[in-house]
Amino acid sequence: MKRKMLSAVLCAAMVLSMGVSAFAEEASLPDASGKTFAIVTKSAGNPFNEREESGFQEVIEACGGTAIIKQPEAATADAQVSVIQSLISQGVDSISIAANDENALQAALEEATDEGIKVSSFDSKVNADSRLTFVNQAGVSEIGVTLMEAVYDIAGGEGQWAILSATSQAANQNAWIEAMKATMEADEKYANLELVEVAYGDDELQKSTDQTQALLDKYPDLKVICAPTTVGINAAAKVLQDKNSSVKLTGLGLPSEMKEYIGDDDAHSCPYMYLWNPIDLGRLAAYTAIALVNGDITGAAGESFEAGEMGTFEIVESDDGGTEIILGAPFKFDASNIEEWAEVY
Ligand code: RAM
Repeated sequence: MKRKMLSAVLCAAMVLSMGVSAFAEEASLPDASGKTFAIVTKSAGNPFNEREESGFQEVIEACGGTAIIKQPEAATADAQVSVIQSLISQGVDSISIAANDENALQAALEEATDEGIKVSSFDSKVNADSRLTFVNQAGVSEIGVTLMEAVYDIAGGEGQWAILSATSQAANQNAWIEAMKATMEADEKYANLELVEVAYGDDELQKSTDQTQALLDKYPDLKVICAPTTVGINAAAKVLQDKNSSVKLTGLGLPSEMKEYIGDDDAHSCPYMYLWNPIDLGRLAAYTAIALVNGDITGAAGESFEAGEMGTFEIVESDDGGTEIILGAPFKFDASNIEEWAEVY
């Protein structure tokens, strides 16, 4: 009975968060009772990470398991290694990690695996040897093409643009940046756009603010900044809007943080941006961890599993020789829908 009620609550939350009405009345949930599932996000104080954690916790608890939420003090590999070591000592059943560095966590995660802990990554992957699978928010090239098209459109097809990223070692950020560059190089249409710099704000508000200011000082002809990080875009939006700058912004942002900056007119710094539902990303990471711990999947390409109210997901090959599970496509936020989505996440 408790299960039934919880699953009804989950369905209601999904309907609210995705605006989708076609959920099954009641989805059957996997059993996670007696097991402990850890989530390690990139760093403390990042609202995007907090939403991932809430989705993860909700699913683990609804399935009867125990969720452990760990936020490293800083967005560094060292901080994550200490967290992983403490989770190994605690004897958790699984670790789901959004990595600050693709390769530097390998020794710690291999040690976890040797202890029988099921390791997967989400949001930002670790290398293929350090994980069973990776819960990816959206296809990498899809994000690259989407953001590049936005830069082209907002710049009017020509001029200087810059990227404001998070940390320089984050696999997700670097993959998206490479995908943007590849898109730009593959099509003549982008020939009049000049990428002048990739700056790093380390997913810290103050550093991202300073980096935005530095870009404005260095490049007086800059037309567009693309920030594929929720912390970076939020910081840049405020700098540009407060200064009434003619430089425009796009990227990946949390609607709740970007509400006051999104709009078509000169008074707003960001005409439009993209993201996916971070609560759903956390939910899918949780269902993946449960399926791994229960032995329903091993993380191999071709396997599929039930993710409760989210439906069936398939594991596919990823371009680094490992596997991944893709949540969905990036979603566009503009003046027409920002108010509504700001209420959701
Ligand atoms: C930031 C983080 C995260 C990324 C989002 C879009 O919060 O860098 O990893 O996925 O932005």
